[in-house]
Amino acid sequence: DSSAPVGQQVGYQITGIDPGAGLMRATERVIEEYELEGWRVQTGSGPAMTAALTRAYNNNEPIIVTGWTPHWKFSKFDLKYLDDPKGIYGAEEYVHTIARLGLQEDLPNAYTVLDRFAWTSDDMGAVMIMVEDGLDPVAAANAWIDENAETVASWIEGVDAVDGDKISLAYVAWDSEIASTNVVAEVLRSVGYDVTLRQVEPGPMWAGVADGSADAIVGAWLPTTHADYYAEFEGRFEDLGVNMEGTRIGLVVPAYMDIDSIEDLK
Ligand code: PBE
Repeated sequence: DSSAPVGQQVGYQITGIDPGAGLMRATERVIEEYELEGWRVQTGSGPAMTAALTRAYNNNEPIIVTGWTPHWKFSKFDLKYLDDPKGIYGAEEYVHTIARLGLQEDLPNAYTVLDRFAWTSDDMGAVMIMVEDGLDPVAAANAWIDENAETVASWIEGVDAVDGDKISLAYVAWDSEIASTNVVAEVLRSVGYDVTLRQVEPGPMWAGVADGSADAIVGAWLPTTHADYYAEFEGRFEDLGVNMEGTRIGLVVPAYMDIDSIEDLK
C-alpha cells in the first residue's frame, strides 16, 4: 500500500551490509539521532544488499538500503540518497591507502607504488561495472589497466622490478574495494610482486594492517566511515593519504519512492 507510511511499507527495516562496516555504525547512529523508534538495520553483506535492491527495484517495491558511491547500483537503477540534515553520514569523504609500519623499509618498491596509487571515482566505477557485468575482478582490473596505461605508468615510473617478493593486501568484499584492491594487486604483480589478497571483515582488515599481518589496505574510508578503526589503531599504521575523492555514504532508495529525507522516516 503506497499510501501507508513509509515505515509500514518497508517493515521498519533498512537493508544493511556487513556488521563491521562504517556505514552500519553510522546507520545505527542515524536511527538513534533521528529517533526512528521501532526501526532496525538488517545486517547482511554487500552482495545480499544489492540482491535485495535488485529484487525490489524490478518489482517497483519500496526498499531502503545502506548505500555508497561510487557503486554500480547508481548506473543500473534510478536511485537517490535521502537527505541527512543532521550530517551523521559526514560530508566530504575520501579513500586512503594505509600501510603497515616498516613497509617502506621492507618493500620500498611496493611502498612507492602504493604511495602513488590514486585514481578517480569514475575509474573505480568503470571497474565495478565490468565486474557487475560478469568479468572476473582480475580480468576487469587488467582491462582498466590496459585502457589507462598512462595513469598506471605514473605509478610505476622508476620503480625497480622485483623477483617474486611477497606482499599481502587485505580488503573487504565490498564492490568498491574488490575493484581498487585488484587493480593495485595487478599493478604490483606487473613489477614482479607475488601478491596475496586476503578477504576479511572490516575489523580484521584494520587490525591486520596494524599488527603487520597485512602489508597494506587501499580501502580506508575517511574521515567518517572508518573513524572508529582509525582512532583504535592510530600510531600502529602509516597513512599514505588519499587515493580517491568523491565518495559518499548514506541511505539510498529507488527514485520512485515518495520520500526525500531521513526525517521523512519518522
Ligand atoms: N563501504 C564501502 C565501507 C567502506 C567502503 C561504504 C561499504 C564501509 O561502510 O565501511
